[in-house]
Amino acid sequence: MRAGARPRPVPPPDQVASRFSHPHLYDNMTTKHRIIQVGSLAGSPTANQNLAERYDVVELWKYPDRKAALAEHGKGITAVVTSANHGADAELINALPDLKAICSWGVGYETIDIQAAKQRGVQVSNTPDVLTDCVADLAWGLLIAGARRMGQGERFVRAGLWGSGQVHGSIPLGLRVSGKKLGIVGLGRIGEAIARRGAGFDMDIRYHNRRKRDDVPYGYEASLTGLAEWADFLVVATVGGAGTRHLVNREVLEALGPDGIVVNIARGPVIDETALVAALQAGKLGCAALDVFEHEPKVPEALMTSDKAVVLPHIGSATLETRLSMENLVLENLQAFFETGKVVTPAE
Ligand code: 8YV
Repeated sequence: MRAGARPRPVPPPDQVASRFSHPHLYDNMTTKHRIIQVGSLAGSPTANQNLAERYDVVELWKYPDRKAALAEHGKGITAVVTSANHGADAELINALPDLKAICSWGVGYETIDIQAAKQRGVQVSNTPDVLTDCVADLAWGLLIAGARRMGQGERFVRAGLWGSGQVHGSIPLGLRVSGKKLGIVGLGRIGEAIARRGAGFDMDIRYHNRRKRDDVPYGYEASLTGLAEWADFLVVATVGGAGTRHLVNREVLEALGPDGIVVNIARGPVIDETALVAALQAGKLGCAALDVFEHEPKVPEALMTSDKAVVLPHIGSATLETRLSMENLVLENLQAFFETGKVVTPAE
């Protein structure tokens, strides 16, 4: 979390939708504002429906010719809803002459052209804080699954092999988690939440960041390779985008070593996936536990078939509570923009 920023309280699920479900809030609206929604937000329980109820939505993903749709419907559009997945590139931004706000569902916004938005004076909002805990929880789930060979054990049971053979001998022993050395790449909101959970596992924790932080009790490693050499487990929690592409390269992975485990809940391209596969295959890295991949939804065959990999389909924020909170924050940003001219959680 940014210094001085307060964590956003996460309401219980039964209260999550309430602020936006009182019809009287909208009684005085004569016409609905028209917005463009770049892609479906099907990963959120009621986002598509709530947006459609509150706004006159141009569902861009349903048009076969996006350029033509923007030309036809773009005039007068002041707000766009998108996500990290669907993005908002310069072409889209510049095709909308009246655009003033882009409200994104998700914390990462590397697929939104911030420069193009800034040049046009377009505000960009994301959904920070509300997903921090769930993503941090999943990082720990992945770490433990990798170290304790949980995926492999589950496959063993599901294949009916337990009854017919020995567990020991069929599945190699795992690695102890508690008391180990945890390295975190990127100590932002999510990285810090992952670090806090490490205390419960009696871990020694260090981090690598663009800048050393004076407000945390963890050791700083200026060199990422140095951090990997020191750590038993390396968790990637940095932002995505051009600035962090292949930050975790062959040298870093090999420094983590044959018993080392790398976890990624951030963005796939932060790890050089070709180098990752090579290091696992050569026995130079112990395990990769991944929620994100370089070319999603493609997962390299070598990872899908390897017992040294845990693979999940980008579900870091995918809990009912968190997805509802993300959805609400998008609605809150949109509403604030239309009422006050300013989004509530600007991305930068
Ligand atoms: C979403 C995420 O799945 O918040 C993010 O940055 O990666 C996830 O919460 C993603 O935004 C989907 O586009």
